[in-house]
Amino acid sequence: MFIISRSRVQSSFSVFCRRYSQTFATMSSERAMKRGSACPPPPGPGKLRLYSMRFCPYAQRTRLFLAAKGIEHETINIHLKQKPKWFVLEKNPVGLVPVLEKDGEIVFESLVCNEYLDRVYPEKCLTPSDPAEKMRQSMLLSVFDQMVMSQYYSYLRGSHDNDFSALSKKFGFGLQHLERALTQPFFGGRQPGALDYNLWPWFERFSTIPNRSEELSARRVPRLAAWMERMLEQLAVKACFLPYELYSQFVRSFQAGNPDYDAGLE
Ligand SMILES: N[C@@H](CCC(=O)N[C@@H](CS)C(=O)NCC(=O)O)C(=O)O
Repeated sequence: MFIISRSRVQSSFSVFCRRYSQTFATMSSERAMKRGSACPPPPGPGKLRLYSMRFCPYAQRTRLFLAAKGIEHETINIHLKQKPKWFVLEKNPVGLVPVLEKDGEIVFESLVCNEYLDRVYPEKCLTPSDPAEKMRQSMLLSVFDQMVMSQYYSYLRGSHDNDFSALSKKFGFGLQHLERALTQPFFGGRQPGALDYNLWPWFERFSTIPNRSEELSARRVPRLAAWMERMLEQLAVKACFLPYELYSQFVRSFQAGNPDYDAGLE
């Protein structure tokens, strides 16, 4: 059965994290900015800013890219239930995080953000250069989005009681498809690449879904189970990892209809 050993992850990454945030996060608003807050001045010339939410898996995709590529940036967290007007008017009309801002340029949608990072910061490129491989990864991500990710949102919304068996079937089927596609240590080959980081945030969260652990067991999906273990060893994964208790605290507040975006902050 796959259970993320959080103490192992937390102990080894806390020092890295402190160093990482001191080095790369030059200006941060950890507390979520709300309606009524003043729009922060644009980042200085050449500086990169991420608009994020601490518990958002899509934003975590981009945070993983930033960490894996070692890109200096600042972070501003957004209160997604009481969004500041300026966020929707000036940053993303759809009102979703993540958003990147650099030199007057705005980029939103997690996959677009990550491709942007690979183009603008081409060192340690995570996106495959081979068009066939890039398409293969996009199709796998689409299978994941449609068959596997939905399970997570059904749980989060508390709607799994209605159609649990259908969702469960889809979940297992989608996972088996990914299992067959994983023929190397990582989806990206010998090292994690774009697909690994774009999938990871949900795998980190799946272990919090009751009764779903069996679908992710080494018995059912041996390659994926080994991949999860390898992913947990990556510095970028450790740097963006959410402690289980903190995440559960957020989920409880979300399910109660009052998400606490500042959960765990002093
Ligand atoms: N397709 C978007 C999805 C991003 C997304 O759904 N973000 C959520 C937080 S996890 C959000 O900003 N929600 C705010 C809202 O729904 O108003 C992406 O890939 O960036």
